[in-house]
Amino acid sequence: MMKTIDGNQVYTIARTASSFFFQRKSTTIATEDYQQIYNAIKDLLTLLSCAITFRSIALLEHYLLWLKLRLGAFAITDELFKYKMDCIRRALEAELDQKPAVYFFDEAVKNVQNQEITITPIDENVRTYLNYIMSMDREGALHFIESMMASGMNMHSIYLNILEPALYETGRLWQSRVIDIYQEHYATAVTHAAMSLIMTRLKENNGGGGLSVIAASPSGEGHDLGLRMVCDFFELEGIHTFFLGCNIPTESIYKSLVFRKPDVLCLSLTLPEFLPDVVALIHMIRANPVLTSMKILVGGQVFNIDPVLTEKIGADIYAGSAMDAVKQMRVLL
Ligand code: B12
Repeated sequence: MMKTIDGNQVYTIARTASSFFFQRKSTTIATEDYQQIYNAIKDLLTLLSCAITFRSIALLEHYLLWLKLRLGAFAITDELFKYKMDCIRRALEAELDQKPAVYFFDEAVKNVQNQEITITPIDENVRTYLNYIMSMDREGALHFIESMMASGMNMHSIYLNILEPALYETGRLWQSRVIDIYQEHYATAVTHAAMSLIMTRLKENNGGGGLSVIAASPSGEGHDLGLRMVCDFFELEGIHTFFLGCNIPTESIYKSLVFRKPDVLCLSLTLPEFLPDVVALIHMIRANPVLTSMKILVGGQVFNIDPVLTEKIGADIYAGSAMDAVKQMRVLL
C-alpha cells in the first residue's frame, strides 16, 4: 500500500534533495540560487504527493515533461535535469520509510526520459489572431474575429479552432520564455473581449428545458477561461448558467449550490494541486440530501491528462472540451 507524502515530509525531502544538489562540483550550478532550486524541488514534491494521493502516474509524467521544457528554457541541460531527479530520488530514499513512493517516482522519470516534447502546429487563423495579441493590438484582434464571423465561421469553431489553440500556444510561449506573464494576461483579456463580442451577436437558443448550471473553480485555481467557454456553449443550448469563475473557497461554492440548487455543478481544474479542494467540496455535496439529484460534471486540463480521476474524486462525468460538455450534458440529464 503506497502512503502519500505529507506536507512536513515535502519540506524535509526538499531540503535534503537541495543539499544533495549543491554537493555537485560544477560551474553550471554556481549561478543558480539555493532558494530557486529548493522551491522548484518543493513544487515537484507537492505534485508527487498529489499524484500518489490520487494514484495518477499520468499527472506526474505530464508535470515532468512540462518541467523539462520549462527548465530547458533556463538553459538547464538534460544532463542537469537527470541529476536533479537523481537528487530527489536519493532524498526520497533517505527520508521515507516506504519504497512504493520511490518506485512510483522512478517509473515516471523513466517513462519521460526519452519522450520527445511535441509541439502542436497552429494554423493561419490562429497565427493571425496571436500576432495581433503579441503586438498588443486589441482592436485588430477583435476586427479579425468579426471578419471570421462575417465569413460564416460559427461560434463553436471560432472558440475551439482559434481562441483555444491561440491560448494553448500562448502558454507554450510563456513556458519557453519567449513571452512574459503580462502577455499571457493580455491574451486572456483580449480573449474575454472576443468571447463577449461573439456572444452579444448570437441569439441562438436550442431550448435547454429550463436546466441550470453553476460553474466554478476552487481557491487557488486562477484559470477560468475554459470554464467560461463551456458556459457560453451551454447558453447557446438554452441552459441557464451561473458562471462564478475561479479562485472561490469551497465553502462558498457549496453555499451557492444550496441557495440555487442547480441541476448540474460544473467544476474546472487546470492545476492538480487543487484536487484535494475539489474532493472536499464533493464530500460536502454528497453529505447533503438536498443536493442528491444534482450532478457533478468535471473538466479542465487536469482531467484531460487523466480522465480516470473523475471516478476517483467521486464526480459523475467528465468532458474534454466545450463541445464534448454539451454532449455529456445530454447524457447526464
Ligand atoms: C491564460 C492562462 C493564464 C491566466 C488565467 C486567466 C484566466 N482567467 O483563466 C493567468 C495569467 C492568470 C495564468 C496564471 C498562471 N498560469 Co496559466 N495559463 C494560461 C493559458 C495560456 C491559457 C489557459 C486557457 O484559457 N486555455 C484555453 C482554454 C479554452 O482551454 P482549457 O482550459 O483546457 O478549457 C477547455 C477544456 O479543458 C474544457 N474545460 C475546461 N474547464 C472545464 C470545465 C468543465 C466542467 C468541462 C466539462 C470542461 C472544461 O473545455 C474548455 C473549452 O474547450 C495556459 C496554457 C494552456 N495550455 O491552456 C497557461 C497554463 C495553464 N498556466 C500555467 C501556469 C504555470 C500558470 C502560473 C503558475 C504561472 C503563470 N504562467 O503565470 C499561474 C498560476 C495561477 C493560478 N494560481 O492558477 C501552465 C500550467 C502548467 C501545469 N502545471 O500544468 C500552463 C499550461 C502554461 C504552460 N504551458 O506552462 N495563466
